[in-house]
Amino acid sequence: MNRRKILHCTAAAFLAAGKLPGAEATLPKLPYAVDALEPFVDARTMEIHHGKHHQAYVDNLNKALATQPALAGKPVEELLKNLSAVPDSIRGAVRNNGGGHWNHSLFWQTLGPNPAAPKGKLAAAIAKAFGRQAAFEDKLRAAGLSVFGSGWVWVTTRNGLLTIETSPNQDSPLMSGLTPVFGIDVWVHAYYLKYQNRRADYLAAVMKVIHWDFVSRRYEEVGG
Ligand code: MN3
Repeated sequence: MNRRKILHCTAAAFLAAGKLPGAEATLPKLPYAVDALEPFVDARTMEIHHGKHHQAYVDNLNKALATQPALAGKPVEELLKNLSAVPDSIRGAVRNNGGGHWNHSLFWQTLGPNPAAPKGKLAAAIAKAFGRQAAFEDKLRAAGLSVFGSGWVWVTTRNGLLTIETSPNQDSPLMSGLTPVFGIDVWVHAYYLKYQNRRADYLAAVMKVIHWDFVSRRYEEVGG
């Protein structure tokens, strides 16, 4: 094996391991035990969703970023907000895997075993935009049901005003200049083991484990 070939192999090995410069994404730890959201979100789904699906987005994002050292250290949120500045060769990979990494990182924080209720500025913003909390949750579930195939339903804010949006695949409202306050994953991988085809049942269940204290804090942090 000549030197050129050896170098090539070494680079390929680094790429596979996601260890070249720019490969900075890491899987965040769940902020609760995998069974903490039972019976609404089952432990097996949580293990696979976090440990396999989210890990794959992290690994594939790192592989893509490893080919573009100039992007080293750029927060994924910045890349998603300005996808047109990402080189053509990895734009699709960043959109799908960077989006997947960012969306799930927020999603885990959004859930919790002690849901409480929206408070402070968030509670006021929900009342202003949707009226009663129950009406807000009805609209959120309906929007989640309306997503054809894989995607997300989002509560976004711009200038403090809340809106409900949906996105296909791992697209994020960040890509269209909106700020996600929180989102709910409606990919079948989020619910199939427990709920099979019953997305409505999953949405009703997951609404019972929204960590409203976290969401209330996030709304204020992002400029609500
Ligand atoms: Mn997912």
